[in-house]
Amino acid sequence: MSTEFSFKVLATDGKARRGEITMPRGTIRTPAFMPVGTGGTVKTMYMDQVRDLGADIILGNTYHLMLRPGAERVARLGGLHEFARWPYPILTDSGGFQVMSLSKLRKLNEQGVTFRSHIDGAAYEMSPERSIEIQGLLDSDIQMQLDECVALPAKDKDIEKAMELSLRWAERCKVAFGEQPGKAMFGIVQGGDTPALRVRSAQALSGLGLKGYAVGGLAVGEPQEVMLDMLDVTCPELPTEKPRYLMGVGTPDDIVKSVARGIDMFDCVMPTRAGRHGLAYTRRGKVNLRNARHADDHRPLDEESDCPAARDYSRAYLHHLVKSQEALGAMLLTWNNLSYYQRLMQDVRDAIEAGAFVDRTAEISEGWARGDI
Ligand code: PRF
Repeated sequence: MSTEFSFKVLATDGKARRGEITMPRGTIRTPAFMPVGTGGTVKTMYMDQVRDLGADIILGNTYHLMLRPGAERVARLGGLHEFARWPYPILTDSGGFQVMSLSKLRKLNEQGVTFRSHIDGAAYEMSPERSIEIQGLLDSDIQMQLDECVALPAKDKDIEKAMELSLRWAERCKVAFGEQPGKAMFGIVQGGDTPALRVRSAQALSGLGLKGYAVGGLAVGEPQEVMLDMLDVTCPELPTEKPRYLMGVGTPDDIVKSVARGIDMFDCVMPTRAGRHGLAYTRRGKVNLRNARHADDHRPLDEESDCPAARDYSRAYLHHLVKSQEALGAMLLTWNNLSYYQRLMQDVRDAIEAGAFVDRTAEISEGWARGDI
């Protein structure tokens, strides 16, 4: 196994890239979907199941883990991989985005963010340096810079201020991270829905020579078309030889359309959260298992799937589990949904290699658009 972090583009089809990130804990096949493991668990799933579905990397959250059980404690217990029993690569988000959406009484200035925990109200401070320190204590393989993400719509002046602050924080994170050959620190492009600010952010970050670049500040209230337009202006400004990660996105349709614009990595709570709420993703569309029309339906979710959750259980049984709020309902639907997402990424990778990505894109988007069946 490699002792260095490296990225290689193996094939392209239009702007879509089939690549590979190699690092000491494993190889990440891109385009990749990272299941969200916020608090050291991909909710309702055994890590062995997550791995068996084809996930090469999972995401963890600085914000949640610093509050509970605490970064220093995780470090004493051998790091997040050992603690959660996931020995493969982990990417951690830096915390800024979660502070803004979850914590109370938050205050942001040049130095960083101060906030109170959503769990017990305890006061915390997070600077760019402390975020990187925490991600190091967790032993995260891909660490994210601290940034400020503004929800859209927003005033140009506010978008610009957050983007410029994020750039200064990127430089401080780069210094705090230093040289760690087998690991990476990614910068995050901000700039809201303003093309000129996106370009300025992407160019300035590219100048820092980081190991990868994320596109943040999207899927925060704007229409899909605006998000895709922002990718059209941002991706060409990022170095072709570095991985690109679109944060917190998205639906299967968002993913294929973003891959078509040059994105390599994704994470989203959608498959796991939807699973806990009775919603299943299948190749023929979304299925809401709460609906009474499934009560007598013998058919499985997808008889052709190789995931037991999709193939071996009747819709009637899944409906019953969801209606009775049984733990197994959330477990089976999460398993099904992550299986669907990992299958989607494998299809996308195969299609790029075969030079057939454009045709497959339309097919995947149509299946998704068909909705509840
Ligand atoms: N910044 C960080 N994490 C994020 C986002 C961001 O802009 C988003 C936006 N979609 C999701 N997660 N640090």
